Formats: sequence, C-alpha cells, structure tokens
Amino acid sequence: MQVIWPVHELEREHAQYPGIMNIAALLRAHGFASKVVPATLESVEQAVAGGDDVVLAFSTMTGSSRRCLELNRAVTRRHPSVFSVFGGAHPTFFPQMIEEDGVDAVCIGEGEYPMLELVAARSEGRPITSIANLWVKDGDRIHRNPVRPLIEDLDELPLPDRELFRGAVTSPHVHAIVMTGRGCPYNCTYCYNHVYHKLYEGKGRVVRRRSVDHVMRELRVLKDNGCRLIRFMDDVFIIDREWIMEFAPRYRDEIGLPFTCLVRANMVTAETVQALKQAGCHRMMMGIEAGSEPLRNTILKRRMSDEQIVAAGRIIREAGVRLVTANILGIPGGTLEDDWKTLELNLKVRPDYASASLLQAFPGTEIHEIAAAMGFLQEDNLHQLSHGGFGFASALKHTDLREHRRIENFHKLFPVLVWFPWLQPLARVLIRLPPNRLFDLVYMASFNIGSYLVSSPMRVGGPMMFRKFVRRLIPRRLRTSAAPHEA
Ligand code: B12
Ligand code: SF4
Repeated sequence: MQVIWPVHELEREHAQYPGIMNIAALLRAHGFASKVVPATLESVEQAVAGGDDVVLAFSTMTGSSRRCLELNRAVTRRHPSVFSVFGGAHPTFFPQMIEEDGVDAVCIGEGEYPMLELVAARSEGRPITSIANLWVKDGDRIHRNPVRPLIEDLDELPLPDRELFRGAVTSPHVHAIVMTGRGCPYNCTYCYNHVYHKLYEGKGRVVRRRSVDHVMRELRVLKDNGCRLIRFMDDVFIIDREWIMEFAPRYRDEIGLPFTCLVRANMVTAETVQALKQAGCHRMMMGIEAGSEPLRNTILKRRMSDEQIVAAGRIIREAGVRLVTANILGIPGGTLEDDWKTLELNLKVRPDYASASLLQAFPGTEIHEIAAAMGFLQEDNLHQLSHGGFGFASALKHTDLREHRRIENFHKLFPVLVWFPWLQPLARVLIRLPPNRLFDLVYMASFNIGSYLVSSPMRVGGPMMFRKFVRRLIPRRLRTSAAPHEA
C-alpha cells in the first residue's frame, strides 16, 4: 500500500502542507508509507506505476481544486485501479466535488483518523463506505458519512512528517510553516472558521492548542535541520495569554530563531507583544480588512472598532515588531470610496507593509451567501476561484463595470499608496485607466518586498527572493530537480 500526495509548485518554499505532514506522520506510525511528488502527470504516473494498491491523496484549497481534478482525471483514466481521495479546505466547504469524474472519496474536516481508517481498510480488503468524515462513491451511489468528534488532545498526534517535503523543496527548512493549534472562536464571514463551527457543532472544542512541550519538540528538530525562520500560521497566535507566557521564554532560550505570527487587533496587549518580541518575533500580521466600520462589522463580522485597530498597531510598532496588515478590497455592498477608507485607516496604523486582496467568496462561506443575496456573485464564481491564479481580478461583479475596474486597479496600487500616501492624487487619475500589466507588476513588486524583505529578516528573505527570481528566469529543466522523498 502506497499513498501518493501530488503537490503543486513543490519547488517553492511555501509549499509546506502541515495537513499532509500530519496525516502522513500518523500513517507512518501505523506502517503506511507516503510519498510527496510534484503534481505533474509525468511525476504522478512514475510514482503510481508498478504499485498494486495506490491511494492518490490530494490536499486542496479552492484555488488549486481545478488543477488537482484535471490531473486526477488524467491519471485515473490511464490507471483505473488507483483510488483517489481529496481533502483540505475545498472538499470541506464543498464536498459536492465528489461528483466530479475520477474522484472516489472526499474527506470533510480533520483527516488524520479517516485517512488512517481508509488506508488500513483498503490494505485489509475491508469495506470503506461507512468511514466517518468520508463521502465515498460506490457506483452511482454516494455514501455521505457524518464527521467524527474533533481530536481533543492534539498532543496525541505524532510530530508532522517534515521529511516528506525535505527532498522535494529546493531549500528545505529555511523557513518552516508551523501550526501550534487549530481553530478560531470568531465567525468572520469570508473565512473557513464559521463553517467549521457549524460542521462540528456538539462534536468537541474547536479551539485547541498543542502543549508548549509538544511544539518545542517540533521546533528543536527544525532548528537542528538548519531552519532559519519559523512562520507560525495559527489563525490567532495570541489567543491564549497563559500559553504565550509559558511559550515565549522557552522559545527564546531553547530555539531563539526569528519568527512571525498572526494576531487579531482586539486581542493585542502590550504584555503579550513584549513577551513575543523578547522571544524573537520579527513581524506580526494583523487584519484591518475594511476601513468602513459597517462593512467590517456587518458584512465581514470582524467585531472590532477603528480605535482597537489603531491602538493594536501602535503597541506592535512601539515594541519594535514589524507590522503587516491584511486588507480586503472589493467587498460586496462596498464601493471604491469604501476601499479608499481602508487606505485611510492603514495610514493611521502605519504598517511596514499593507497586503491587499480582492474578496474571494469561497463556496460554503457566509460571504458567498451575502454576495449572492446582494447580486454580487457571478454565475461562474466557483469556476473563477477554482482556477487559482493570484487573484488579480475580482470574481465578484460590482455595481458597474467602470467601478469594478477601478477597484481592481486600486488593489494593485494599494500597498504602494500606504508606503507613499502623497501619490494618492495621482492614483485617483491612474485607476481610471484600463487594468494593465504595469499595475500588475507594481503589485507583484510590492508583494515581494512585503513578503520577503519586510516579513522576514534580510538574511532569510533576501536569498528567498533571489531564488524566486532565478526560478522565474531559468527554465525548470535547466535547474537541478530535487528527487521526491519517500517516508
Ligand atoms: C498554511 C496555509 C497555507 C499554506 C499551505 C497550504 C495548506 N493547505 O497547508 C500556503 C502558503 C501554501 C497557503 C496558500 C494559500 N492559502 Co492558505 N492556509 C493555510 C492555513 C493558515 C493553515 C493550513 C493548515 O496547515 N492547517 C492545519 C491543518 C492540520 O489543517 P488542514 O490543512 O485543513 O488539513 C486537515 C484537513 O483539512 C484534512 N486534509 C487536508 N488535506 C487532506 C488530504 C486528504 C487526502 C485527506 C483525507 C484529508 C486532508 O486533514 C488535515 C489534518 O486534519 C489555513 C487556515 C487554517 N487555519 O487551516 C489557510 C487556508 C487553507 N488558506 C486559504 C487560502 C485562501 C489561501 C490562498 C488562496 C491565499 C492567497 N490569497 O494566496 C493560497 C492558496 C493558493 C492555492 N494554490 O490555492 C483558505 C482556503 C479557503 C479555500 N476554500 O480554499 C484557508 C482555509 C484560510 C481561510 N482563512 O479561509 N495556505
Ligand atoms: S479572526 Fe481570522 S481566523 Fe478567526 S474567523 Fe476571523 S478571519 Fe478567520
């Protein structure tokens, strides 16, 4: 029995999937091997060839779902005995994807134990149709099983299997994505968490944290393997004051690597920010999302005031931690002038970099319903989102085409306008132009500066940015291709 995980853009440093690492670690602990391979037909065919019992496992977000489905179709047509299972954010929000050709099963929610049961049952020739969390295709029938309770104690899981990605990424562990817990108690309408709350109602605590000891064990392995930056991607890293106060001094003494994390303005306190700064925090990312309070608190349900946002920004800057803000433009019910208010609020907060996205209404989320009810949803919304891309264009339709185009242009210039607010009068004129390549380039340049040079210390971000340019400039076949690693 072999589990093959095709992963897109495997050569990029950010292609580190904690979900895959967690599942594979548990499978390995029970004697089942996993292999991560580049998501190309050639690599997957090579990996499945000769195996008698292969499970092709895709971890997919909405943006990569179409590419995964196309690859899966191509593989399963040529190798009909391969069993395909999809998990991750997209199938969790949208399990209906099981109806797609070539998909044998989808996993809703947490995948460790469902995947273990699936693989064990297949290897022993037992039926798989009633495994909790899985929807399973059985001829014309689909078995829709309910979800099992959430894993209560995350410490019972083995450490994520990072070796899986070691041979596959060009410079493994230079920066590592680490999750110290799961879940967020908030219900922002554009985010996956409220879907999780409903899905798991009565099935356990959604917000859970690994013990500091468990996290330290993972971090020590990373440090010993040459990791130079830790990126904690927990939804709200500072959610538990006591945990932070135990973690921060131990991190400083035992790990001492620079790190980044995500925070929520209403939870930021001088005490936690100071503790994290002393532990080595390089940058915090904080959502502003919308400058208009009604959009922020009614449409997005962010539940925070302008004052809280400005105060949190001040605390972070005064502690000497770099500040990156997250902003959403093109919100249903909003106008270009509302997006301009978001710029104004950023100017009060004065971040080192203001990242900006155009709202994406993922299927299953409340914002998807809101956008539909307000007439902002395009018929092919899912089609547009599932084709990935960088979100250069808004998948929603705004009041009129001219406004729509201006919002898209404003999005490209947004980070630069936060750095250089005196360009605003010029921007008011420029955004009237048709969307164009130059604006895209300006946006990408600011994105790279913000992601690599602001968000990481120069000695880590500089080489990462350099490698990215080399990848762009030199064709793949001329670069050394790393062999996928087998666990
Ligand atoms: C780390 C991360 C990334 C990383 C790695 C991706 C990954 N999936 O791990 C990177 C940087 C690549 C990334 C990129 C993006 N991300 Co992201 N990311 C996250 C984040 C913060 C953590 C993921 C994680 O590790 N969670 C912990 C693990 C344990 O959970 P998990 O990944 O869900 O996996 C569990 C289950 O889903 C399931 N499972 C997962 N895969 C599989 C596969 C099989 C076969 C089975 C059986 C089960 C299974 O079992 C796992 C273990 O329990 C989540 C938010 C979150 N807290 O989950 C957003 C999240 C997944 N990202 C999101 C988004 C939108 C993006 C971007 C579009 C952002 C952007 N604008 O660029 C891009 C997507 C690019 C693309 N090609 O689609 C959304 C996805 C929404 C959606 N419907 O797709 C999320 C949910 C955030 C949100 N607030 O809504 N992201
Ligand atoms: S606070 Fe962040 S992670 Fe939590 S629900 Fe809102 S957007 Fe999602």
